[in-house]
Amino acid sequence: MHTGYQLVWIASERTPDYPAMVDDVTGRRLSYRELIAEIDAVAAGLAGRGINAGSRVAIALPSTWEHCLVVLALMRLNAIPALLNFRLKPEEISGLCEFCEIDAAIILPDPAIAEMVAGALPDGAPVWSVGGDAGSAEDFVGCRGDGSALPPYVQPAETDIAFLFFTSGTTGLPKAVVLNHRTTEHRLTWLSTQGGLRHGSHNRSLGCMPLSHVIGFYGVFLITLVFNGTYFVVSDFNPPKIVDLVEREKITYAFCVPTMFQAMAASPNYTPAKMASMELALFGGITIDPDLLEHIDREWGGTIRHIYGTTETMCSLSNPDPVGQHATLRAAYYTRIRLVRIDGDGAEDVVAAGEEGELIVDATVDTIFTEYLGRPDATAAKKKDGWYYTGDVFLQERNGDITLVGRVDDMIRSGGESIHPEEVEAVLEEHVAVGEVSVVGIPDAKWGQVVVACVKRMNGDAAQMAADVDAHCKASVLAGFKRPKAYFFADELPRNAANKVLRRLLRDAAMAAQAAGSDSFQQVA
Ligand code: 01A
Ligand code: MG
Repeated sequence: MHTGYQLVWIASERTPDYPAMVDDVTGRRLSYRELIAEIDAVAAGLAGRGINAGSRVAIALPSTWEHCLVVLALMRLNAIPALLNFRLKPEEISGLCEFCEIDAAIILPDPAIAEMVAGALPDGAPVWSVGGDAGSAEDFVGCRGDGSALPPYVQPAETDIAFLFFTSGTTGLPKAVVLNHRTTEHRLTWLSTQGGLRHGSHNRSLGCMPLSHVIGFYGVFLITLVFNGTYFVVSDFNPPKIVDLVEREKITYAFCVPTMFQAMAASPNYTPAKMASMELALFGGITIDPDLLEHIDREWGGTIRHIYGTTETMCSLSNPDPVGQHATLRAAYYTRIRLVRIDGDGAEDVVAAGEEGELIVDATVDTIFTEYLGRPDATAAKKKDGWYYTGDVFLQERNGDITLVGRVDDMIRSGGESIHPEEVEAVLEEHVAVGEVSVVGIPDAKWGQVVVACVKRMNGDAAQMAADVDAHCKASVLAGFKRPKAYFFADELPRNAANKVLRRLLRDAAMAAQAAGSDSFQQVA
C-alpha cells in the first residue's frame, strides 16, 4: 500500500523540477520539489498547533491554492482531512464539526462560520481562515513552520482513517463517509483503465471541481500530482476565465459534471478551437445532455468518456464511447455488479434482460468506504451481505450493458449535488403559509434537475407567496444549492390510498404548468 502523501512524494522524486501546481489568483507555480517543501512548511505550522496523526481537521473551502496545500500538509502528518462542502450554511458546518469530533478547522473568512465552528470545537482548538480575518479565527498565512524539523513520514495502518467525505441524507446532517488508507491507491489507478488517463508529465489538468467531492479530489487533484502532471487551480467556477485558461495553458484533462461543460460551451468567449488541447474529457455525477455530448465529441480535441461512481465506492461503471448511448454503462474491471428487484429478496433477486433493477456493487473491493461515521443504522441500510446498494435504477440491456433510468428513492441530482426532498420539505414546513408541501426534481438543461417545491394552493398571490417562502429558505439552514428554484401551486397534492404524496404525478403536473407558462408555476431568483 501507498498512502496519498507517499504517492505524491514518489512523483516528486521522478520529476523534481517539473511544475506541479499553478495558482490562478497569484500566478504562483511550484515545482514538485518546491511543493514538497511547501507541504512540509505548512505541516510544521499545523504540528506546532497540536495537529498530528489521527487529528480530525475540517476544511470548508472552495478549490483554492490554500485548500490544495493544507490537505496535502494534513496527509503529510497522517491527520484526517474532513472535506466539507463550503456551500453549506454555518449551522451545518459547525454541526458536522461537533458530530465528527473535529479537532481544528480551516474556513472561509466569514465571522458567522468562525464563531459557530469555534463553539463546536474543543476549547482553544485552532480555527484558521483563508483570505482574510474572520472574528476569532487566525489567518492561515501564519500557519507555517520549519519544515526541515518535521519528523520523517511514517506509514499508517491500512485500516486507519485517511479521509472523511460527506454525503447528504434524507434528514438531519450529511453522513460522514469514512475512507481508510487502503482505498487511496485503488481510488486512483482505475483512471487509467476506465478513464484512459496515461501517466506522465504531459497531463495538464483543470482544477475546477470541488475538492470536497471525490471526483475533484481523487479524479483530478490527487491523480494529477501522482501522475506527474500539472494541476491548474481554479479557485472560482467562472466559465469565461476557464475557457481562457484551457486555451492559454493548453489544458489536456478535465473530469467535470456536465453542468460545467455546458457552462463552458455557453460562455460568450467560447469557441471549440479553444478546447483543441483537451485530450481527455471525463464526465460524471449526472447524465449529460446528448447534444452537448455530441458537440464535445465532435468539436473538442480528444476523447469524451462517461464515468459512474459514488463517494462510497468510487468508479463502478464507465462508458468509453458514450455518444448515442449517453446513459449506458458497463462495470469497471475490478468490480462485480448486479441489478436487483427493488422490492425483492436482496442480492440473489436479479432482474432479467429488459427489466429494471437497483444497481448494487461489490462492497469487498479495495475502494470501498468503511462506514458512515457514528451511523451504524445508515451503514447497514446501504452495505448488506457484501454489496453496496447505490439507490440508482438501471435497465438491464440484452448485451450485458446497463442504462440509467432513475432512483429507488426521490433523491434529486442538481449540478452533481445530491438533494433529498425530505430535508427541503422540513425547512418549507416551518413557514406559516406552507401547509401541505412536496418537493420534486424536474429536468433542466443547465442543472440536470432542479428542485421544485409543490405547495397546496392557499388564497393569495402566487408570485408573492413564492417570494415569501423563498426568503424564508434563504434565511434558513438550507444550503443555497438545495433551495427550490421554483414553486408550483397545486389545488391538491395527489395521494395514494395510504395518503402518501404521489411525487411522479406532481412532477408531471409541475412540468406541464411550467410548459404552459401558468401562473401556478413561479420561478424564484
Ligand atoms: O442564490 P444562490 O446564491 O444560493 O445560488 C447559487 C448557488 O446556490 C446555486 N448552485 C446550485 C448548485 C447546484 N449543484 N444545484 C443547484 N444550485 N451549485 C450552486 O447557484 C447559484 C450560483 O452559485 P455559485 O456558487 O456561483 O455556483 P457555481 O459556482 O456556478 O456552481 C455550479 C457548480 C456546477 C460549479 C457546482 O454546483 C459544483 O461544483 N458542482 C459539482 C458537484 C460535484 O463535484 N459533484 C460530484 C459528486 S461526487 C459523487 C459522484 O457522483 C461520483 C461520480 C463518479 C463519484 C465518483 C465517481 Cl468515479
Ligand atoms: Mg459562480
